Amino acid sequence: MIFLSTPNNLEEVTFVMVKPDGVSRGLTGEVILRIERKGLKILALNKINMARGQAELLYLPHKGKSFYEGLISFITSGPVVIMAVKGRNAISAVRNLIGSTDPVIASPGSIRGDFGLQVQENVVHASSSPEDAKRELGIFFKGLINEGGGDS
Ligand code: RTP
Ligand code: MG
Repeated sequence: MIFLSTPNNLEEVTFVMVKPDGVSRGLTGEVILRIERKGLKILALNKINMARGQAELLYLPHKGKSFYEGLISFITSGPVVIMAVKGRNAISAVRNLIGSTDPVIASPGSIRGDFGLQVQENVVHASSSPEDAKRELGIFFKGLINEGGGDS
């Protein structure tokens, strides 16, 4: 389990996104509800149509993989809701809330486990490491990290 090495009392900010399938299915509120009731704070939130350039930056680590082009098309196919989310160990906390990449395998009770069935259209994205969080927040919420993550 990759998160065991996470320091257990770290105040973090992570990047979370309701994907086009989640937005079109009306699941934005459901995702926000689960984030907030966990005790995490939403520092910033926006609904955007992701530009291809932003999608290429977000999914740079997947460039060259078989699903890359389909993923870029999917993520730019309709509005997404992007968030900067803060809290204790926020990166692993949100990853646990959303569940495994494949919604069929994701545990019931997780967002993907409760609301998904397709690997690509899996409702939500969240940063998977501190390095990814910094990089992804830098694409969509420039300045937030340098400003110190703000208050509640
Ligand atoms: P995400 O980045 O969206 O939070 O998802 P993840 O970390 O759980 O999964 P990752 O490996 O980073 O994959 C990014 C997204 O690409 C799509 N995908 N499709 N067809 C496939 O085999 C496949 N594998 C991944 C999914 O939308 C996945 O969330
Ligand atoms: Mg990922």
